[in-house]
Amino acid sequence: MKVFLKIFIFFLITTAFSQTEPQEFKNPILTGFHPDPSICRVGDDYYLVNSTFVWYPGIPIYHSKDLVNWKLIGHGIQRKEQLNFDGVIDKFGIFAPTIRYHNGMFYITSTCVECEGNFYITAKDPSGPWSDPVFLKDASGVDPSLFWDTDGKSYYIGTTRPETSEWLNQGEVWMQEIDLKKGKLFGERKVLTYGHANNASFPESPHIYKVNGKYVLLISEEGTEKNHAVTVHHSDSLWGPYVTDYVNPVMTHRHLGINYPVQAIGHADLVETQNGEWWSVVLGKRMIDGKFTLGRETFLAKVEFQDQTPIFNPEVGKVVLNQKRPDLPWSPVKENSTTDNFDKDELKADWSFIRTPQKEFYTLKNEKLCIKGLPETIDSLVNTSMLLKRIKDFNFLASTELNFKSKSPKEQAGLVIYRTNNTYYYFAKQKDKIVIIKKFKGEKEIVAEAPYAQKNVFLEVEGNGLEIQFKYGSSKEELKLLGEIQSLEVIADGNGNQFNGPGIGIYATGNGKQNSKPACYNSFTYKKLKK
Ligand code: 6LW
Repeated sequence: MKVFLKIFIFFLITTAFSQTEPQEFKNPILTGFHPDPSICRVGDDYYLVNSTFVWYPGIPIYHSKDLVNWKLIGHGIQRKEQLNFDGVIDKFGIFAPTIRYHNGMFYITSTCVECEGNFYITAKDPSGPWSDPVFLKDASGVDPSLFWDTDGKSYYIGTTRPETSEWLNQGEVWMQEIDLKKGKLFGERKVLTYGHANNASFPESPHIYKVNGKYVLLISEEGTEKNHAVTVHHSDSLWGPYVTDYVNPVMTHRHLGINYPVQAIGHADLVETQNGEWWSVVLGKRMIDGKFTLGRETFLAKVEFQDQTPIFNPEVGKVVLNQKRPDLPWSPVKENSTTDNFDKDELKADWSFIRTPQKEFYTLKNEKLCIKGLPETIDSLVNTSMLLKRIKDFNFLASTELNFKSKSPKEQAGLVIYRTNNTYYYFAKQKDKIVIIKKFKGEKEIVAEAPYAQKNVFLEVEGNGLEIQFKYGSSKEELKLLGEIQSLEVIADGNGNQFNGPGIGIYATGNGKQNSKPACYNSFTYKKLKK
């Protein structure tokens, strides 16, 4: 009898698990602000990084066992001594990191644009700590990558503009040996390609792979907009000559037209699994009502080497939203709770600042996050008392319970929907009212306001495609709509919004003076709405 019971329980458990193990995965694998993906494998572990511009901590490190489920395990830039983004506009800062592993060490190369240029950082453990940046002063351009040849030599591959151009936006991919102990490039610098056509523009994100003893140079072209594309170039020897593949571009959505719902596919990196499959991470933008409100996201595509050509999603030829998943053990990661009750001594890993914080402005105590409300505002190009999470969904709800009272109308605290210092909504409590402030197209205006005298307030915003609505009240159950429904075009690409992505969070400021009393938040919720 007991044996039968055991068999029955075993059967129940195995069927329960097999039912939860999907055959397909959904794209994007990382939604919201996750551009310029780069990936590497160590044994059966995968690591992925993205650009972060002036968001801090910078360069998230994600880990996965199955290429579909990713867990944030750390950041490459997470000590304020590493990089300072003061004065750097939102679309600059950390561009296009590449992650690689060699001889027991992880390397990330990246560029701090309009700050200190190209650098690399190293770590034995990918979750950190990562080293201070080693700057390569004589490495011009962006999108650096590293390659180790089978003889153990290390190479730096970069992209820049040639001294004289033969066509519009001509660029070049160049390579030089690098001494990673001394932090120096040395030897001859050579151009490997200008792109696959005699009018190719913005050759970017170069990566070299050795496949079947030959060298494959994968790059992107045409910038990160509608004509973005991935091209490949081949050589029998590392220094070239690199010959363009007849299939080029090997991946793009440019030929699908501007109404195709996933645009700007490009900026790829390849990885070979422990089972011999090849996959690519690649960036793309999902469109909603003709706009891009989530920024650039990370997608996954199957790759098959046919002869020497990497064929992306064979027989399909484009990125798809549902696809047979990699032949790897399904390894879901525990999802973060949608509500942060501020019950830990430290901020949870998915919070970010804009620019490196120079002053301590918050405390976590008695299950409250209290913010001092610095004199600096989000209009200035320095850190201010604001904490953000990525907006990852077209339909979302964010809410908070806030305790804040001030006699001065300059002192504010509330929720913020942020893309740049010139494009945001601020849903704030000030003196004796609640206001919605909008900054867009060079103008800052109050779009709605209502009297409100109590200290405690619930604030809630709901995003539905291109629309956003703002609600407030003294109890969660009785929230009132403030003003008209507003447009999320404010945080969409265009109108000064470029490269980075949107965030949502909490923000307090004294607009020139520090707030007399802290603003205390009891909780913050961000959740996807099923529509
Ligand atoms: C990045 C470039 C790009 O350096 O956008 O999509 C730039 N490609 O490679 C900024 O993210």
